[in-house]
Amino acid sequence: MGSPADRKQEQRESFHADDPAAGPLTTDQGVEVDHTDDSLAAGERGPTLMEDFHFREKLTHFDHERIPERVVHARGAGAYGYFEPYESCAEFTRAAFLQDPSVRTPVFVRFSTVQGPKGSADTVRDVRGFATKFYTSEGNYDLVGNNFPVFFIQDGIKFPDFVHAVKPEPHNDIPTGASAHDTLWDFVSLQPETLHAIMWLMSDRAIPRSYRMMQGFGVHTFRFVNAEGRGTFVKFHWKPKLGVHSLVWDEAQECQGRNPDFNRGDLWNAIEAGEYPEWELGVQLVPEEDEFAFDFDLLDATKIIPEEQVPVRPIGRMVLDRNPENFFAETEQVAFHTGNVVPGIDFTNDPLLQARNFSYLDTQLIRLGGPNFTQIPVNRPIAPVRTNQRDGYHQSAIHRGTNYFPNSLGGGCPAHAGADGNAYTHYAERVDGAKIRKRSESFKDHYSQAALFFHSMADWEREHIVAAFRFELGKVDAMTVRARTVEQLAKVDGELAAEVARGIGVPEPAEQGTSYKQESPALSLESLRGDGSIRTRQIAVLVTDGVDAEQVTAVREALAAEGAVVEALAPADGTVSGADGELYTVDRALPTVASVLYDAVLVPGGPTGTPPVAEDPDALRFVRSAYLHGKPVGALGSGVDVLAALDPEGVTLSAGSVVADRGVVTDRSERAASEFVREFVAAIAAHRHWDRPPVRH
Ligand code: HDE
Repeated sequence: MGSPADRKQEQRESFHADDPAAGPLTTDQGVEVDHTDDSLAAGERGPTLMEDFHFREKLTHFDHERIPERVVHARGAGAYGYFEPYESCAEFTRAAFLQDPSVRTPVFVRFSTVQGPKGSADTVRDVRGFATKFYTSEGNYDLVGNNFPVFFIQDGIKFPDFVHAVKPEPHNDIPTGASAHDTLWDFVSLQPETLHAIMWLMSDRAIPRSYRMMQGFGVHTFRFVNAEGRGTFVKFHWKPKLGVHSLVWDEAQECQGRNPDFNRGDLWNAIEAGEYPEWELGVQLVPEEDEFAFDFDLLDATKIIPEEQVPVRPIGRMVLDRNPENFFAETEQVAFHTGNVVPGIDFTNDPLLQARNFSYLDTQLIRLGGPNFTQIPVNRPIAPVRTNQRDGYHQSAIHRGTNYFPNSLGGGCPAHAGADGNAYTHYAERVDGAKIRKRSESFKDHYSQAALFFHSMADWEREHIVAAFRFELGKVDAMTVRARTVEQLAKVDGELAAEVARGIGVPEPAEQGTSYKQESPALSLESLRGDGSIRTRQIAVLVTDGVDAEQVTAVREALAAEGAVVEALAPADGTVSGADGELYTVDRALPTVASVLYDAVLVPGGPTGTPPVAEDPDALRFVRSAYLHGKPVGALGSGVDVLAALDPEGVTLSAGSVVADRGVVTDRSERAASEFVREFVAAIAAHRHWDRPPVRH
């Protein structure tokens, strides 16, 4: 037996279906089949015979290949990996997987969008799910989080209302993968507890560049419990090593058509390339005695604890290093459940969390067809399982012995866990109260933290938020809903409401917003740039006949040395002939790609006065679009003329040596100097350049 991280892999391997190369095709019964192209018929042109068991089995199985998709988070992508703590967290929790830095715990993570069906596009404006299953030595622990730290509602009883409102409308099933429609905004305008999460939804957090470049949050306040039984409130944070980066809305929309699998493919390709995504797990810890030390309720999932108030303490890291082998078996059938906890991790009375603890098991029963879904390989713990649960659909174990407790005939087995202290014990929180159906008074402030978020944004982030509200509300037909939403926004920030109102044809409200003027700089993407590397960034180099191939090769190698993925794009696949007559290999034909699929573009030069790509309309559109989306654009030699032709108002271009101006890096000198590469790398590391005129949101 290897390390726990290997153990999950060994377990998976034991479930591999027989190697198809090991023998001929058979039926499900193991009978060999020599002909699967024609059904058994009565004569050459006659009817198919009932007796054709191979035909019937094949069709019947096919007819039953689908299971219900998840009611929310239907579209997702997953990967395996491991988690390791930096040091022992014994002071706060007895959870075994958080004790020993030398022990790697296997994990499976599924990222998802929420609103759209399984076949919807990746780059929609939506929350992203970030669900992690830790296969710990004490059983499975699921941290089922999102990439926003707050949720839209406070009490789980509102979940069906919220989801009905955001999902496609019931009469025509429109829109797919979008929140820009009447029913969502009707709900939002009437239910102000949604506003804080709505601010996040209108921000760039809702259009991540990559699953590898987004944060994750447990959202609720959970409870750590240490070996002495002392509880500590805890909020979980995942922070990506590559930094948090987003798309531009205009780009995200185009991407939905150009590559609906943009985020899914990005995760898959990075792992295949050995560029394993990594996150740091951090915790905000609040001693139990400080439960009431905040101006919000810790049990309210529409609130964050500002990091400036309670710093995030890094406790470990997670690396995803293995793609699933079968999407359906693993990513589709994985069953997360907030109720899957291990000793040392416990719940709080957050009414959203309490509802979730009911819902996830319930949903698995219908989705995975019965109570034995824990036997599906991806859901199996690596910890031993000994229960008296028996039978049911899809039972695949042959249980032996007795199936009740207490028993004497089975030797009393399985016995209760003993005094060695490994059993789960619920935190002995004292609970006392009358049965009431009433929202706590401490949950009533819906505006302060929405304002906190808005006020913590950089100017460009605020502009994007305003543009997003205008887009979304601009697609709402009911003017009453638009106006009512703007009235709600006015309670968050008067200027925000006025700016939104001006774009959607409703009166500017008189109200001037909340008096809550605090800021939390940690919320801005400006503070989440990551390690500043350009690893895995996709850089397009536009080449065509006559290109200075030597120059391209030099820059390409320098960018690749920084970990970027560089692709040469040309009007057609195959090769182009460089200025020196040598053939240069093309990675992709321009008509098959688009600038929205890349992070940056480089326009190399040729030896003559005319830049080689200047003649190609696809190439020009590519550069223009990258420029408008604020992406780094580099040009060398005569390639600088292509940028000049775009007329980048106010941006300085090179007349000789290197000039870097707001992400536009140009160099007219003959050879690609290391200084150009340095500036171009810095521009790529900055991700986007919002101060460039004009940038399309
Ligand atoms: Fe979920 N949620 N949720 N949710 N959720 C589901 O479980 C639910 C909530 C989240 O990749 C469902 O297996 C209720 C918050 C993720 O498989 C379902 C409430 C957060 C995933 C369900 C919430 C989440 C789900 C649908 C309010 C972030 C995908 C299918 C009380 C902290 C997991 C399924 C995966 C999936 C219920 C609110 C995250 C129906 C009732 C808050 C990441 O059980």
